Amino acid sequence: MTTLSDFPITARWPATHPDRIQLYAFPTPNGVKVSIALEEMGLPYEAHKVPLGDAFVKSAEFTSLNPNGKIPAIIDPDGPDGSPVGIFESGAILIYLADKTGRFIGSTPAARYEVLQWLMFQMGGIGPMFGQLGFFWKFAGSEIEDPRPRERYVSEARRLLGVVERQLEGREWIAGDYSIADMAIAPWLNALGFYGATDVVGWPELPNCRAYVERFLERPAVKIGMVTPPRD
Ligand SMILES: N[C@@H](CCC(=O)N[C@@H](CS)C(=O)NCC(=O)O)C(=O)O
Repeated sequence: MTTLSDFPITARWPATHPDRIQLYAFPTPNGVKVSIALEEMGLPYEAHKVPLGDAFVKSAEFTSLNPNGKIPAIIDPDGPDGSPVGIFESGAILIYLADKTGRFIGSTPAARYEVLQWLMFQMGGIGPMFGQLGFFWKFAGSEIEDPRPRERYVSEARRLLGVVERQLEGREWIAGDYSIADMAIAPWLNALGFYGATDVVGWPELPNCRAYVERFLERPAVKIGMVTPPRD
């Protein structure tokens, strides 16, 4: 039978509490989705800081768990068949944790698909587009003279925010009750401030989105999850 110590990642990031879910992450929007979910669900876990440099995320130990070399990833020592299971991709992890606890994924089959479609909208739309916006706007903008990539990601971000703004009209949360879709979407909306991109995407003219992020950040579990694992 597989045990936690059979996972090579545990040699570099050893478990102090091997009975708990092991989280390998950094407090970025993709990383905090999972720490927020673990906090919201009250699941015992141990967070390991994996910085974003190649020496960490592209190391043999880390890629043994996620061959794509990106945080977040988890190992649940108590997987679906009783043995440990490793999972990467934040959307897959959120679905796994919601299924494990039966929480935050809709209480009927129809509600579940409502949540999943908005989760996938984040994974396929907001995440990649906002990530590239951050790259071209904050990190590499001054080095790249061609304005087209920057303009492309600014206009896609504005368009996606328009979709969220309309969906939130008359709603507190994106897919009915508070769900893993909100845990995925709200940290990315919040990251626009970190990218210094709020004005360029028209954030001041998005009252539903602004109230949504404020509502999200007020949740006690979110306050903890947003800084887990600590950056320093
Ligand atoms: N689709 C992946 C994206 C993960 C991702 O982009 N992680 C970033 C941090 S937010 C990362 O690990 N970057 C390090 C690198 O690319 O080398 C997920 O949602 O889990």
